[in-house]
Amino acid sequence: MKLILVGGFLGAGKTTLLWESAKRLTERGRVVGLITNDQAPDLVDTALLSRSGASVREVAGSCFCCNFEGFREAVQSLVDGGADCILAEPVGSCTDLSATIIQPLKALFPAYHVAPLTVLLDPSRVREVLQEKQPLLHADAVYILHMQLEEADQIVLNKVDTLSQTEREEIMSFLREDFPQANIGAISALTGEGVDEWLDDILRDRPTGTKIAVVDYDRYANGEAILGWLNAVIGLQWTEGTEPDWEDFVRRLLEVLHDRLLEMRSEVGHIKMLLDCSQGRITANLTGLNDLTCLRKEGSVEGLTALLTVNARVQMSPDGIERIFRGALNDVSNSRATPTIRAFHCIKPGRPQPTYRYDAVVE
Ligand SMILES: Nc1nc2c(ncn2[C@@H]2O[C@H](COP(=O)(O)OP(=O)(O)OP(=O)(O)O)[C@@H](O)[C@H]2O)c(=O)[nH]1
Ligand SMILES: [Mg+2]
Repeated sequence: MKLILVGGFLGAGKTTLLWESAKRLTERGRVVGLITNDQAPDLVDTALLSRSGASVREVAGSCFCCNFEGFREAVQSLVDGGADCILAEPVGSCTDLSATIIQPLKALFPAYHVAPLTVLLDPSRVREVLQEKQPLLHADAVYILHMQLEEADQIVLNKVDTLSQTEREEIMSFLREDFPQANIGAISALTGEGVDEWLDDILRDRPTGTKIAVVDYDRYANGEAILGWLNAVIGLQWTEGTEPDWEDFVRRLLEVLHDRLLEMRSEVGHIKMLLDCSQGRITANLTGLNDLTCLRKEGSVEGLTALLTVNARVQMSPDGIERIFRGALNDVSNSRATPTIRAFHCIKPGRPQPTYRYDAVVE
């Protein structure tokens, strides 16, 4: 059994890579299991990946490192179900995985063959955060991103479909210089470019958790605490007598949120929405305040009822993001649709308190 951890900051493309990898590994005859993770329940990622055909487990309410037992139980239950290749996505604001997950796994559960720790990187974060002087993202959140790269065995520059060859090479040479401990690769999880090569590489028997970063837990805790976290599930009923246009509804909702956050200059970690209708679905994402919203539609989304799941991570207080979201939902629903809140969680992540923390690499 191979266990592959795919880390990386919010919106870097972890779920997209899990999806693409599950498809490719299944074609190779592997039995794939996937694990999602969040500080609160009702995950867009779980709902999306459940349609991949692979078995999915969710560790919600805490990151993997603070609920090691929950993570291990998820792994074991997939193994018991026959999985021989498990991909797990830790929370995007989580770091220190080498010390808190990989070393304990090597020491205590040697039967799990853990692949080199992969950390995905979004090129727009490189430009905005690592190379510019005044990024929108708070310095302690930038610190988390740095720590993720510092401890990686394998840094994978994602979304290369958005880059020219020159830009790609520029970023890769910067990464090679600043993070010499890691192998540096490049993929597009979306188009599939480089994904097979990454899988071949990661499935080889190579050392994992080769570096433990020196993490300042005060900065780490603050970097997480400046992010407001909203997870909501909303039932929607389109007003009788008019033609449902769910695509416009979701687009407007994300645009109104985006506009209000722009006014406040509040950086976005990741806002994701999934609207499910009986015959189809719409996904919408925004991975940075200065990014464009991305909307995808699958199947027919024409029914009068729909279920909307929203996960938002934004640099503001939980009260702030709740107020903005409720206002936007109200304005966009207007006379077109009636929303009914089915679940609503608005939090800021607590201080990370890992179950285990090894301060030396387990050989
Ligand atoms: N252009 C492009 N977009 C991508 C690629 N990979 C992911 N995305 C997009 O980036 C957005 C975020 O992708 P996710 O896979 O949800 O990112 P994530 O790292 O799982 O995000 P969190 O779970 O919130 O941390 C989505 O709109 C994806 O379609 C890629 O290779 N190219
Ligand atoms: Mg994800």
